Amino acid sequence: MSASLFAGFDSSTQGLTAIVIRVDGSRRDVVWRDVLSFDNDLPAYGTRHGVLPHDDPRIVHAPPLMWVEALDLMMERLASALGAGVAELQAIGGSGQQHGSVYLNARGLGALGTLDPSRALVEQMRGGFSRATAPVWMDASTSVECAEIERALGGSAAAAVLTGSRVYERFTGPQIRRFWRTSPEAYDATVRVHLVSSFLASLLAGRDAPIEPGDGAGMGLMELSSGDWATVAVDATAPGLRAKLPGTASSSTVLGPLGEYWVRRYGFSSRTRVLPWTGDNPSSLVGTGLVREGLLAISLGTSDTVFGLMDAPRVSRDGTGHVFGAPTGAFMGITVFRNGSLAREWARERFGLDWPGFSRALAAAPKGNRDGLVLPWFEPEITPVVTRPGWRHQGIDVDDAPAVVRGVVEGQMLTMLRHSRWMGVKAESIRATGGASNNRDVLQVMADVFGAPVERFEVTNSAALGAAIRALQAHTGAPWPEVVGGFVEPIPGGAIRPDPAASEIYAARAREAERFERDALALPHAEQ
Ligand code: XUL
Repeated sequence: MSASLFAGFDSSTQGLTAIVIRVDGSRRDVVWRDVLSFDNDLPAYGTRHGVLPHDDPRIVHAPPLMWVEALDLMMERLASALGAGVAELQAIGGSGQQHGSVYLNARGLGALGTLDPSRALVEQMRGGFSRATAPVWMDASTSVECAEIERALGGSAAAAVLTGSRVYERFTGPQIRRFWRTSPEAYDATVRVHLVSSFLASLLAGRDAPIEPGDGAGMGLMELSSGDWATVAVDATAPGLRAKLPGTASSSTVLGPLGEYWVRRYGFSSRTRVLPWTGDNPSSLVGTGLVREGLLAISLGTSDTVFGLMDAPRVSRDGTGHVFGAPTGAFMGITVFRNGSLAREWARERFGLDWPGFSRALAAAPKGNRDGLVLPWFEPEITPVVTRPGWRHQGIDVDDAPAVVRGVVEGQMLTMLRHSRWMGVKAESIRATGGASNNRDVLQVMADVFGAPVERFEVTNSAALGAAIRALQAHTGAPWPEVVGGFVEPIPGGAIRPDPAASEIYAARAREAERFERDALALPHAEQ
């Protein structure tokens, strides 16, 4: 039997990544990867870190046409990289930043099925949106709508039991409600509301694609147990919404062959199949091999996330985290922090450091940072909810690079430890992924704070890798542990062990950091 290829895409906040894996008998390899940066490769859209600048830090949108153009560009690169190998490409999976929503008018929905291979995709989708910009997961402007929806659902605990989470500002439901309230006519002209994931899958399949329940769980509109729309939540969100939502379909449902556009424009095979796209975090669950309970992963990306598989949904009773669907059909617990890579970059830029300089600064301050503490709320924060940004610090000289850099990294790790306890998992080991998982010094702080070894992987974009592995699983129907094997093995001998003396220091710092956070949240506004 000849080798088979599977592709995985990940449309994240700052760029689009694609990965191709190859299976040849028992041999498994990643054979191609490419990354496109929205800011650098598509500068005409005017994004900074993948989103549109806005005077109000709570409002964060991105142009959906930019995602369209990026997909077209990456498919062109993929076709030319594969050459005659396009015939071996069996299936394409994908993932997207979660929660972000795309609003299609009748023209946009109609265009999906009639794409003309002689014209660029972006030209054909222009004019197809009833909302020119898409609110993304960093948006924090919908507190009023969250409160209204939760009230209709019987409170935040009831919302969590029904949907897997209480209603958060960035969730799609409150974003839709705000759109209906502020632009009722444009809302009326909307015939389809897609997630970033289902929108991009629709473009690949050349038809209106369903939403995958792992990502659907981040809308505040879906019943977690069934993966179907929850009528009470949909009705509480906006009038006539049910008719504007696509259907839902499990991660391994084949949507159909690649759309004609791709076959005729770039020479892809009409036998290549398209799978539903999911959210980047559910996809990373697969891409880090978390297909059983008891393992935790930490993704250090634009957002920092802590997640693990759950056999049964145990929702967070204090409203801290979320339960989403897992592509395996089980569930995943997750806590999300908005001040991830941009906070690390803030500290780096403040002192004019490059990344090696950042690492040297981190190493130059002692573990425990001489009792200094930082809460890195440079931007509005998701966990805990902080809508008025501003970093807080205690016992830190703000002009001392090592103290600030270590303060930010320790602050992030202590916060992650504190706010992932609700999952009830004492991790035997932690699997690190995301861009900053390249940085050994940052991972040492992680190992010390969590008191567990941290494992690293060759491929740091676990969402794109997970998407390719999902495509392989759907194609072969093989059991998950078998499918992930060979692709998600941690780097041999690469585990970073906790230093017991440091873990003791951090156990004490964790208690102090909890108190510091509680006091900071009680203050009326943040210090800038
Ligand atoms: C998840 C979340 C973020 C985005 C980042 O709930 O908001 O992790 O998915 O792309």
